[in-house]
Amino acid sequence: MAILQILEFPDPRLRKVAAPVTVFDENLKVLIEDLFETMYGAEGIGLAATQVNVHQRALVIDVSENKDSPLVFINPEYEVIDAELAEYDEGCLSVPGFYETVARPRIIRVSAQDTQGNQFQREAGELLATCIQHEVDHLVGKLFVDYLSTLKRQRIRYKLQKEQQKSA
Ligand code: QAP
Ligand code: CO
Repeated sequence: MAILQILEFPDPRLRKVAAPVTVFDENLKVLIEDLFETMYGAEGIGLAATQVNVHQRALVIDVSENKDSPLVFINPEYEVIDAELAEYDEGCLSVPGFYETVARPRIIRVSAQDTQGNQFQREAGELLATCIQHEVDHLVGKLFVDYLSTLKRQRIRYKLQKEQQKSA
């Protein structure tokens, strides 16, 4: 297992569109293990492959209190079941230190595959619904800061770029 490097906004690689996973092999299992290790190591609740510069439709989530409910979604697609919006304070491991309120549909139904390639569906509400939508956005190059005003997004970009220059 390995902790992978997480790309940070405004890295242009976060804007790439991920390709569907077609091969369900050992490499995929290792990627998923590494995503979990990276996510748990950074105290995250969700991580998409795009964030570690792997441009395949795979993501992991664990929104449980005790960090004992790992969820894997390969080739996820969702439909909105209840379009009423729910607001959450969202953060992102690729936007460290910043949290902002985002409104998203409150209930969705996700179709995805597991690491073996088995198709499954599940309905999600509350934080899980928000987290799935946030992570699926990553797979099409979208970030939660895109839902904020231009001014807020530019401020976040400026501050993060300053941080990144310090550590480069
Ligand atoms: C997405 O984000 C999410 O800034 C997952 O310093 C978050 O795991 C969806 C994190 C909230 C819905 C609600 C962020 C850790 C983790 C930071 C995360 C930080 C340390 C973010
Ligand atoms: Co994120």
